[in-house]
Amino acid sequence: MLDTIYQSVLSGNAPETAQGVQQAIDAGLDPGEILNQGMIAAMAEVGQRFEAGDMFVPEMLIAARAMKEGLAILQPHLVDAGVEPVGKVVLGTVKGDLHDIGKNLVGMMLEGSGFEVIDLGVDVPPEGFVAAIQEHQPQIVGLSALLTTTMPGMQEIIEALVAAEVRDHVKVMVGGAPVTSDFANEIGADAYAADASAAATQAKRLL
Ligand code: B12
Repeated sequence: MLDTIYQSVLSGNAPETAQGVQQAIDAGLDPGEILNQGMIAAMAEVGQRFEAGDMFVPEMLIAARAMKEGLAILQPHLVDAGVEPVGKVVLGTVKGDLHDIGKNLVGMMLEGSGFEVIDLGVDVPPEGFVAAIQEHQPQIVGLSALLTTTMPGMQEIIEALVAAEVRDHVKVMVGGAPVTSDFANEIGADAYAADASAAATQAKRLL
């Protein structure tokens, strides 16, 4: 049964994933086991295949969507079973930037790795990140930028976090196609990841 869920996530079959998760719950399987051995294991395989160049963005998105549909069914049972999220991440695309496909994928991979994700959407000004950090008290804030013109916005956000005296309470992770690890170091971010799978790995490292 777990193998069916694993295969459906891996192949990106959302209806089959949802059905498999429901069947597993009905059969009395442990929700944590369904999550870890069925779904997260499959997303880890997706990440590995992506990094190896055997899987591409569209397939990754489809797998992530299947994962999301399965998670929607599993979520209330996970709460019942007392499986605590491993950590909290506030995520958003910086001011002036409307690209969100990569950010959404990062959010899905983080959720798939057990994080609670608070997604602020796109075109988020520095004060939007500050307010969300004050409200939700995440361990990590993830910033996405796809334009060279919006990348400097990341530094402005870090400056705003310092000014609001929350910089010491939150790790800053940055990403997006034009962002590099050198740039991340330059602006004083704590981590950079080139793709959604690496973002999940980095987030776990940051905890
Ligand atoms: C799709 C797209 C759009 C769509 C966006 C739709 C949407 N809902 O997102 C639309 C059509 C709206 C669009 C608009 C524009 N776009 Co555009 N767009 C793209 C395109 C083709 C693909 C981006 C994408 O989704 N890639 C797939 C995802 C999965 O990859 P990704 O975003 O890189 O994300 C991965 C990693 O970067 C990383 N990651 C991403 N975010 C984060 C965050 C964290 C915390 C971490 C750790 C990791 C991480 O993980 C992700 C998953 O693996 C790129 C070309 C490209 N090759 O990037 C151009 C591109 C980014 N766009 C570009 C431009 C110029 C524009 C426009 C200015 C065009 C115009 N003249 O109107 C506008 C700007 C609008 C705005 N204000 O934002 C340029 C930017 C050039 C530059 N040097 O800045 C690019 C590079 C195209 C080009 N070659 O010219 N665009």
